[in-house]
Amino acid sequence: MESVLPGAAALLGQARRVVVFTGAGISAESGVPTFRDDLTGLWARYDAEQLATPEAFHADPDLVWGWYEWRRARVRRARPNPGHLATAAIEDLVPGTVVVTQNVDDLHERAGSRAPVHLHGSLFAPRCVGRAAHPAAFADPADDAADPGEGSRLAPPRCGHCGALVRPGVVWFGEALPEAALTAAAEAAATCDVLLTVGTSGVVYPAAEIPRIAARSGATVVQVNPLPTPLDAICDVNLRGSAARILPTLVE
Ligand code: BJW
Repeated sequence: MESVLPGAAALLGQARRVVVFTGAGISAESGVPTFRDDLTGLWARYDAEQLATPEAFHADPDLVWGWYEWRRARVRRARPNPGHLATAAIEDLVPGTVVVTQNVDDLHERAGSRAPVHLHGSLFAPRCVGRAAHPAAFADPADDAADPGEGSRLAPPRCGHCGALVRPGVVWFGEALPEAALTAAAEAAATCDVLLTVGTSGVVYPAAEIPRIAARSGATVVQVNPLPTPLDAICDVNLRGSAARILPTLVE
């Protein structure tokens, strides 16, 4: 693997358009748990159907809101790691870089990435469940650093405009991805020279189409992941290892 690293770095150096497509693995070394890793992944410890669907929020809003507030507090305590910093350095190296993330944390922004495209929303943009398209007007509890603790139930606030419940601003299973984000990601993937897929299992759709679009459009696809994934087959280069270790070597 060490022998292919200089080749991957050279690919980046020659590229004019790069997409860095990230998943939970890039934030793992900041202490933010992934979803599907054995033992430590969130879905190994929690039932996604009880927490990450619109039906779950409807059935038990206090359970779901408390869980997301606990996760939000964890992310606020986390710091960007060398993988996030190297991603921002790639943007400096290749100005035509687009960062597309499935992550709902804000570690790319805090590492200096300019405008990461968030396919699955954000922990920091709660919104009203009401049908009217208005931002939720309420005092965001993220501002007072409250951590309800793991497993705590917490009543969600109510929207100051219409009184409906405020929900986490993330994309749950069965929900459509934000159209503008998905379109921007697909266009960037279809027109890039190099796509780096970093720390994602590549099993959640439609996000997992993004590296596949790049491969079909003739881009060189490079994967950074300690473990094999279903994306191995479409990748030109598979770099086995952690994002915090490998990404900095591509820009040094
Ligand atoms: C490291 C590392 C280190 C570890 N360094 N690497 C086709 C077939 C079957 C099902 C479907 C299908 N198309 C759609 C579906 C349904 C569903 C889906 O894909 N299900 C599959 C799981 C089977 N998709 C949806 O429901 C989507 N919506 C949809 O399709 O809507 C249709 C619609 C259209 C129009 C109107 C209405 C509806 C929505 C999907 C939303 C996903 N949401 C989540 C939760 C977000 C909120 C929250 O955070 O709670 O998003 S699920 C979770 O998975 C989260 C992630 O963004 C996403 C992807 O996970 P990710 O990032 O890949 O993490 P992991 O844990 O899976 O992988 C981590 C990787 O890192 C591993 O490979 C490790 O090895 C690696 N790693 N340490 C580098 N240090």
